Amino acid sequence: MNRYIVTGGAGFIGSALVRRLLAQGRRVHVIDNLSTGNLDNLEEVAERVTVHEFDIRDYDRIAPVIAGAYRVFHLAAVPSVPKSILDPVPSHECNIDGTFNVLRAAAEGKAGRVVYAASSSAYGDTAVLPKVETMTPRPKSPYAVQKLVGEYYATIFSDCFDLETVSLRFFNVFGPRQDPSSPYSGVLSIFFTSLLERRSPTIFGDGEQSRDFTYVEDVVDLLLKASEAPSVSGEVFNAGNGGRYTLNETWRLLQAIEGVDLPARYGAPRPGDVRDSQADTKEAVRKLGHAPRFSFEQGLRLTLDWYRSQLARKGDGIRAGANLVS
Ligand code: UD2
Repeated sequence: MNRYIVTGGAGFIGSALVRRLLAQGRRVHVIDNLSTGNLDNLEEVAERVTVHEFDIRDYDRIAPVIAGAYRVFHLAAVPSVPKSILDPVPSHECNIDGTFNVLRAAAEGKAGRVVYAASSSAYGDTAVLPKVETMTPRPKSPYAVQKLVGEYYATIFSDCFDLETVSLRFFNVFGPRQDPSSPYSGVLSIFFTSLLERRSPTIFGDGEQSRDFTYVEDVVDLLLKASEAPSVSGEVFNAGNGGRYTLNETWRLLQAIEGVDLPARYGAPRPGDVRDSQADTKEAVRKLGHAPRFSFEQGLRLTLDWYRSQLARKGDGIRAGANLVS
């Protein structure tokens, strides 16, 4: 009965959730096609997890894994706003068709609650900050539309197919194991590696766009709370910290932490980019018991230490360890 499914469990958020579930003594099955996820993310827990290297677009393969599960955390996705503009088909198929498949498999297989990783991108640009769940969504990119459709489906599966669902709108999650190696990688993963390798990052636009950067362990806390909270089926909640930092501020803060002076380069703004993002956390606090534990700076320091340890593992330890101010 206590089988937990994590789609996208080899990704950086998914693998943090897997670790936490294992620490609670849960039986965990991961569904991941390893397109952006990586088994290295599960390195030291690999023997305690069952990994199904399946694609969520393949209903016939994922349905038997999901059937009868106690909880399903649906984190598998093709992320990235720019990727969804440059190459919209894979993200459409994974984020919409794949999400439909996961929900259908859970409903038909009589699984317990599905917690869906939605996105703050659904809001688009709003006249008012912070962004509240009751605001009308104004997606600005295919990615944002796709994640919003997933939310709508989650709610409809709750209303029409007797499946418990909860959607959490993630707000720019960061932390250990976020992959910095692609041009579509989250900006903070790129900032961390640029900093440690003493390279200037490129900021798209004027750098005054702002984000509610949220540390991965706070998001894991909320995923677990959403999976057990009473009377929330079909609902959507912000999963953010409630803070807001511009890219310029963030890069300045990182340089100060590391004690270096590396002015950023600036490039053209990205199409589909949201200008400002900040979560209103009241509903998540009230109904899910959301209680973020990590300040932005704490999260930055913990993550920076992790990237530093990775560089040290690669044999670049002396340079990576230099100039640490902690
Ligand atoms: C969106 C969602 C986020 C999550 C994510 C998944 C918003 C507000 N947030 O993140 O919740 O769903 O998509 O992909 O929609 N940038 C640079 N230099 C770089 C890389 C990025 O300046 O090398 C900028 C980018 O133009 C943007 C900001 O950094 O203004 C954040 O970009 P991102 O790709 O980390 O995340 P974002 O906000 O698209």
